[in-house]
Amino acid sequence: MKHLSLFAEHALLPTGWARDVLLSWNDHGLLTDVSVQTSCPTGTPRTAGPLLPGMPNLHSHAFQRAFGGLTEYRSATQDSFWSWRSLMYRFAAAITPEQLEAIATGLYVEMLEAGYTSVCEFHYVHHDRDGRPYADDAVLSMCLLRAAARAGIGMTLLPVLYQTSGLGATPPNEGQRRFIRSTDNMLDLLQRLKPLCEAQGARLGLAPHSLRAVPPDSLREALMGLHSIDADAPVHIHIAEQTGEVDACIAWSGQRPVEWLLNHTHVDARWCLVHATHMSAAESARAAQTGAVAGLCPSTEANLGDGIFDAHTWLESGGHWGLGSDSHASVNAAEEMMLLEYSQRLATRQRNVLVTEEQTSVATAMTLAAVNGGAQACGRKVAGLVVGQQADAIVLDAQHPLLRNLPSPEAMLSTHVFASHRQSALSQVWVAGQLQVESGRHVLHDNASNGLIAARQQLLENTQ
Ligand code: NGQ
Ligand code: ZN
Repeated sequence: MKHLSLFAEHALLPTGWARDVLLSWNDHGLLTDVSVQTSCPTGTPRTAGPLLPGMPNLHSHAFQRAFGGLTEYRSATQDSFWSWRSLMYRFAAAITPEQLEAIATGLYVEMLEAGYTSVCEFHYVHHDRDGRPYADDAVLSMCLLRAAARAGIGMTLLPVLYQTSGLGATPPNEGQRRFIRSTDNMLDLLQRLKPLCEAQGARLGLAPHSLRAVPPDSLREALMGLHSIDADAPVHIHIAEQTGEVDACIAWSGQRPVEWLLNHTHVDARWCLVHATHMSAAESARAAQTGAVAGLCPSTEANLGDGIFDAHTWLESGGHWGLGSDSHASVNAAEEMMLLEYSQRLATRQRNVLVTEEQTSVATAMTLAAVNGGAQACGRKVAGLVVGQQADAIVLDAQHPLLRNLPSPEAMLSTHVFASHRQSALSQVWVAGQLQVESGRHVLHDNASNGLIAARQQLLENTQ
């Protein structure tokens, strides 16, 4: 049955927790009314516990789900991000369009079941296994769009511009052959994808992969081209993730990566600086003030040994941030929050670091900040439970053994993030006013996970 309203005893609105909240939305899934301290009209479903805004996932490479857990062995004398990348390239080299679609569908269903209601797909495997464009150049992008539509997750598609293997325009290597496009060719792809995205309510943006992969002239031209296609389109870039990258950038330009970017491009609120792990305090303050979002991916950053983001300095300058699952070492919004807060505790030897002046409960403060920053990075109307935004929401189960009889919704959310299995208390997930997950399970659960298993198996056989 189709519902156009939902009632919750407790709901987390952008202004904080509210009592007796009635959400109403229209046929497009956009919220038309959010009434507080009201009563539940007959026939309107009542949530089983606190209602949270749906969480955007601002950074995903879907294909990397296929080899999650399989790079956890020593493959070099000193294992690092770079040795992991060589293993990752073996999978990137082998994947077929059918496998990508199955893996992405399975992954997006997992994301919905874990509390993500939107995803930004940073998509860089474009060509066939020999590095030649497919007969239809948009084929792999279309696999991702179809996977998102099928799973029912909101999508921001970010085709990746990738041209060089390092700073100073060093030619790409063999492992990168499926990624490479000229700037004009990328702009053609964007033109082709624009109506396809619009048709399914997806947003199209652009991702210059990194300063390593996109020389300055190409960056400038691509941004100009994007501007003429859509002046507000999101722009995402990997930046300052590894200290090796910072050293190389200083050797090349005399500037640190974020500093270089700020000096050479107009960074503003359309931008998502993915990782931005290694910034000086001055860089951090400057970057925060542009209005750009820091795209934090705590489980991947830990998995790859990147380093620890300095959240304190970022927040002090009013910086926006959101969460990404990146390589999908974890696919769980609450777990990313927990890991982010824990990294800050370990680094600063303090507790409850990511609170704000308005919200002293850290799980509540992080949820609101990450929804806000995530929505900005998506470039879609997914900024929480407020009129005009999409009806994307998560219901916690107040009867979960760890949540039962707790005194407040803050306490239930904190327990969900810091003391539960971080998925077991998720009851429902709504996207654009449609119920996608009920009792923790997506309607496509079995089908999507069987597809993922089969594709993963084939890929493993082909990369032995
Ligand atoms: C990526 N992943 O594009 O998948 C990158 C690795 C690179 C992360 N940075 C490749 N986490 O940066 O060259
Ligand atoms: Zn990434």
